[in-house]
Amino acid sequence: MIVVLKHNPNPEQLQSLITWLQEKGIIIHTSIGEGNMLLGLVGDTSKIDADLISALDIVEDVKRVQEPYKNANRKFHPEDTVVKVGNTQIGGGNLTLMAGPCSVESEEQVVAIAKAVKASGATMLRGGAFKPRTSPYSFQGLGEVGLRYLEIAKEETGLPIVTELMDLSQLPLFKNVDVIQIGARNMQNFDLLKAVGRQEKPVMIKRGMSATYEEWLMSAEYVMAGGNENVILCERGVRTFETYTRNTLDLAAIPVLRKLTHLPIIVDPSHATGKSWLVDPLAMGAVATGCDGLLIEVHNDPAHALCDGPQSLKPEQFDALAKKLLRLKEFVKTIEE
Ligand SMILES: [Mn+2]
Repeated sequence: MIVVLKHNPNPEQLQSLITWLQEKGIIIHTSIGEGNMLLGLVGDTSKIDADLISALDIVEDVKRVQEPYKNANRKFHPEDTVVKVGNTQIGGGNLTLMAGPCSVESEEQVVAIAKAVKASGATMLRGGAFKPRTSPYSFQGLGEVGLRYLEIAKEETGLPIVTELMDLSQLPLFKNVDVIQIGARNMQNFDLLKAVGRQEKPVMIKRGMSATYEEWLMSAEYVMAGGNENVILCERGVRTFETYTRNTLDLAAIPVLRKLTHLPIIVDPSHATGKSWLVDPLAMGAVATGCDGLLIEVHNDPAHALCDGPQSLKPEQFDALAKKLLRLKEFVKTIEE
């Protein structure tokens, strides 16, 4: 971090700033130029509030030269993080297929879909019990009963469950959930992030629909700062001027995050496009770009789905796609060796 001081800074205020920074373990290099004075801050500046320094009378400007996230930063953790979930691993060269309905609608529905996606190669079951819906009049999910149906599907298939936690009060109900999903709308719900950081289950953070990579990684940092290192990132499209698709899938997120962080990267082409026929080409693109897994909505009767039918694949469509994705992953590995 570089602090640019105003002309002729008050010596007492300058000394108090320097002392304050040194007490935080920061080493300070001072450069004096033509009427300008710079402080170069060296050390762990992730806990230094740049806005607080900017607000001082003697300070002209503050520039960060290092990312504000530390635990999530690849510079401090060069090895890829591999998250263990049940018998499966997310990251480390695997392609994890997480599939299932948008919403859990009944025991029969979720068990049937779980069996189908497992047979096709999925290694995790997704399904919403608590649903964040744009309209208060839309189906809000089955809640606790939905979680129970997911547990039954897990007992019958052995597939670990990933499902969304919307509110702190729901956490005690998530005992048998394997991966806690933080949805796009809650990506910056900092109390929720802190709470999942204090428990041990892996957490998958969906990208907020207008979040920058840095904001998204700061959300991961919240969870990791609480002691939970098992964080997974999920790109699900961002909002742009385009209205044809539900969101715009940002495939660049995959190589950029790979460079910035060691955390596994999952792509959700269902919510990114909102159209089932676009799931196949974008899932293929995501695998070619190097993602660690995909989150795909599958419904046995998309036309009558209570949520997100138009973007859901039928089990037979998922079956064909899963086979292609697993083959593509192997092919990508062979050409990258
Ligand atoms: Mn959905």
